[in-house]
Amino acid sequence: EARLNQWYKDAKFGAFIHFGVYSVLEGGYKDRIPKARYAEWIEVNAKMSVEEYHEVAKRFNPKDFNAEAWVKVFKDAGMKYVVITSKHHDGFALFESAVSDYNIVDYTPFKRDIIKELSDACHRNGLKFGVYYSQAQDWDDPNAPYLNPRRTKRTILHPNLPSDFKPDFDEYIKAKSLPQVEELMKNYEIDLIWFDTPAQMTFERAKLFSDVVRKYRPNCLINSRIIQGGKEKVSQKNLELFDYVSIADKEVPTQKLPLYVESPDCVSSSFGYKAKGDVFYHDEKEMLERMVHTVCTGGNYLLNNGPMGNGKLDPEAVRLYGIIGEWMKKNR
Ligand code: JFZ
Repeated sequence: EARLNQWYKDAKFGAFIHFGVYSVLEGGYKDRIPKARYAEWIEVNAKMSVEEYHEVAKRFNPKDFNAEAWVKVFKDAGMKYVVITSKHHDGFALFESAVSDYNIVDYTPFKRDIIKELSDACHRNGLKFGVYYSQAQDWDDPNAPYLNPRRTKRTILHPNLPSDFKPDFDEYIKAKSLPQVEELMKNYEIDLIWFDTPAQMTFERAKLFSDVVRKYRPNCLINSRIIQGGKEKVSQKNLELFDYVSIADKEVPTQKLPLYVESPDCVSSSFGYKAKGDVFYHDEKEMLERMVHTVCTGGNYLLNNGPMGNGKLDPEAVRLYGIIGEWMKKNR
């Protein structure tokens, strides 16, 4: 925790953003509208193949994206940092990558680097900038592992794989996830990296990631989801891998915790933008209560919004952020 930067302790409140190809589908694909909550899981939940998903990716064109407009909303809400999905479980990168052309610059008509534009806008406006990166799950690559193999079927995602195919996670790390994290660290000004769903992430594997982060950006913060069981096993050994603990989504700390925590919450029931099927929004009182609890027990509150496929923020998220911002101005 010695490494935990002062800016992060002072920040208290940040914006989480889930944005990607799934934002276009809004929680449904063709006539398939799964019951599952999270719209960013549509590729798996609607039983799509990677080829079907690629067709959607090729049309991804968030032409109304305006980084300055996003940052203004976050800043007005009293948020001090931003964490955006640079690559979620679908494997699609929101940044230019020489490692894989499955990225917004090389694969889509949009061609602009969202990570670069948002990072610049954040720093111009005095906000810190972080990236979410799914280091283990990657539905696009058959070598990557799944959080829940009963729910995520390699044979549905990749129907043309030979029947004797044996996934090699270390090959995936070597070929894609580790070099992409290296690209993020080398090519962008990243203040924080948010790893997630650490399926099969042993100490040795996690160490590869923390080493590459520390090598290029020694002050970049790392969350506990870099390693399997990171939240529970806050041992001296594991503490060299991460700087703070991500508690469960919507979990509210009720007593002071031994390590600095961050609580990821969401304005709605889905992280990715959802307009099809079941979705509900929380009211501002609920979110303010969770924020106050989290901050008073010594943690940070990371509140998610899911922008729409056209690149505009979700108007309901903007409305809720605005109300929280008013409260912050009166009470912070
Ligand atoms: C994961 C992702 O699968 C999801 O799409 C989203 O990105 C979220 C922030 O993280 O989902 C989780 C991970 C951990 C818990 C819940 C949802 N948890 O510990 O309760």
